[in-house]
Amino acid sequence: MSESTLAEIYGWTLERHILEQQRTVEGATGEFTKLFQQLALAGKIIASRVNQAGLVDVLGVTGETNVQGEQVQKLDEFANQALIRVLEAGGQVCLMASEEVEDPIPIPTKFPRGKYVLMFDPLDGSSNIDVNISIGTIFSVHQRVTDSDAEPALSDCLQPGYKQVAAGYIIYGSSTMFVYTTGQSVHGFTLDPTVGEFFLSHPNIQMPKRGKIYSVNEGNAAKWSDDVRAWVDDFKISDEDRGRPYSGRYIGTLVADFHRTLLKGGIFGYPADNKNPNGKLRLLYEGAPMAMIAKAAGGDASTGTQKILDITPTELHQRVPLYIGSADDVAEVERVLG
Ligand code: P6P
Repeated sequence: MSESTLAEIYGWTLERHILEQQRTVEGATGEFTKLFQQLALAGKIIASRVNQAGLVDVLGVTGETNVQGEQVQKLDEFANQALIRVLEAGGQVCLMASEEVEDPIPIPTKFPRGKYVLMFDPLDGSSNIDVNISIGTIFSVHQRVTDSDAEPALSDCLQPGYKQVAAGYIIYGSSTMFVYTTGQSVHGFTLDPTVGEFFLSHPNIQMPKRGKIYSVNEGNAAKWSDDVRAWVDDFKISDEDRGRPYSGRYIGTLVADFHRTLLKGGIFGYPADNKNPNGKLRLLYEGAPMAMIAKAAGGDASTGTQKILDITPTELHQRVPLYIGSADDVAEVERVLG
């Protein structure tokens, strides 16, 4: 009997997949593989707690508010600490940034520093925790730009999205999935909790060139510009030649709305409005990583007038209007808003 490899018996684990990818990268040092092992571990830790949320006293709020002025749900803080504690000790990063923390997070001097900068939203969609709707972790990886013997600085975080070396998310839903890209392709791994491993379930995800779903919070319509309202209303007309009407779907968790868009196509939008001139979503750890994933899957991401990946950030928590999804759908909104 031919000797089956682990991959044939059980499929590709995330670790095995990264190692295989690593082998194709000239001069790869294995640091990247270790970084992803740590991200996967943090994801498993968070998933275990999220899945108990209904049973253990982790529901509800801590009574504190984060830098966004939002109530911090207990799971938010748990996820934030899980990522910080695992990654700071891992030796692959020199600086981190989190939606939950005002300033960049230095690595304690007792730990070795690596060449990567990690920025994340530890638990996106936390307002949905208590109603058992999918939530997620979003991460963005850059290489530091400061000298390796210098102190890491804010400039290591404030890099344009096209310079990301990797981006991904972990979605805690009906199953826990780890989705990532290093720029060329997008791969999805599903956690088998009985084994404690992420296995390749969605190799080389390609986003349809055009979709049939639009995803936007129409409760904000009164605050939008006339152009944005016209863009949304256009999805509801009956015009078979233009594939209208689209279906409306809105979960209220970026990771979940984006994951559906990635797999099924269409467009997600969080427009600017007269109360939030730059929209609500954050560039560094929401818009830019999702834009890298969309691009690698054949989709696109824009503010309506500028590609998300081309924006050079000026602030750690800066917001950005976000239209992301199928290439043709994003091109259409750029024509309307451009
Ligand atoms: P709204 C969740 O709070 C979040 O940051 C994103 O995950 C989500 O896409 C958006 O806000 C939802 O915002 O205003 O529609 O509730």
